[in-house]
Amino acid sequence: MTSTSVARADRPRVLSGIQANGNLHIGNLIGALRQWAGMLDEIDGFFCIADLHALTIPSQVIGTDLADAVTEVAAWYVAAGIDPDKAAIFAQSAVPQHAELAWVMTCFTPMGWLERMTQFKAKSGTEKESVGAGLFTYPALQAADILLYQANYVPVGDDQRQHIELTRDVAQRFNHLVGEVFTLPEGMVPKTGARVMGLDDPTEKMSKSVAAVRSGHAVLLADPPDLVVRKLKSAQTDSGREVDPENMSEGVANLVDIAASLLGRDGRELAGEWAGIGYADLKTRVADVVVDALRPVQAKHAELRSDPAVMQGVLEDGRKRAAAVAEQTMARVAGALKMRRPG
Ligand code: AQP
Repeated sequence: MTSTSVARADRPRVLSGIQANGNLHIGNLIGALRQWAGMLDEIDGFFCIADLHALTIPSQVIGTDLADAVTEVAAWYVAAGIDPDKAAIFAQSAVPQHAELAWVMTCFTPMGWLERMTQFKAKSGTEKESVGAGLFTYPALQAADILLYQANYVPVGDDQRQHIELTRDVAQRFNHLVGEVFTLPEGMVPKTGARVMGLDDPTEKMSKSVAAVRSGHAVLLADPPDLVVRKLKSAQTDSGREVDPENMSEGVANLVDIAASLLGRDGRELAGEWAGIGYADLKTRVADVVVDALRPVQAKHAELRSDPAVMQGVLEDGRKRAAAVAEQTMARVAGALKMRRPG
């Protein structure tokens, strides 16, 4: 254990992560990475790259280099300000206790609870009979991710609230039926930027998988400035012409919120300042804010990716720190269940 992690032991434990299932977008930056980066000095932070979760939709990973996808996402973490000296950054699959505890959690999660999860309904669509069972049990793996670190808080976007509730319920169930092992985590949903919407359809959450098939859907963290400008220029607004803060359509409100979140401003206040500007001007202003916000992140990312040893070192250091905590919890779980384990 490093001196840093010893000094952090009395701080609230925080766990979060992003799936390695595609290119990160500004929704991930606003709703996740910037929130995490802003809390590093107050927490004992564990941030995983969820490659086991990425397997839940095999078609998204078959033919890709999953190990490289993990490194790519991890580099965005660091580039966005997650200092690896202040928090553990690691691949979920590199700490086998995630899969081990996931099985236990799957067994303690009633089917009815999983059936109520809206994300499964949304992601399985009309293919409920043919999608992999992992997509259905995904929340049990997510519960394992969180409970393994005895996390007090889980910073997430709005879409993840239901999964955090389920994690608490399963932890409570295990604690009640088997013994007090797990800390009950609380979700932390940011006040602004918790749900960045698609540029091409502001009724839909901005998402990696949609961005993979509709390029105008999201600004990706890797997008060069001219592409950012083009994507924002074609963002959906409405049939009006100017910003009216009292009557903003979802598309206009989304653009204002993106800029406000990246500037660390209040959305309503910024909308008030921009009252009366034409939509073309609004898009230019938002594009300027996004390009400015991405510039240093992209430069840092390129630097980190230019030397493979750098991110290898970050991930290995994070793995060691995560594995030490994960093993303590897994040993307690096995002890409480009187299970035999290797070693
Ligand atoms: N549009 C968003 N607005 C705000 N926060 C978001 N997050 C994701 N999209 C938005 C937050 O980013 C974290 C990691 O998300 P994830 O990739 O693990 O899961 P996801 O929500 O399934 O992400 P995507 O981009 O929508 O990917 P796909 O399309 O693959 O499902 C979470 O904290 C999430 O809330």
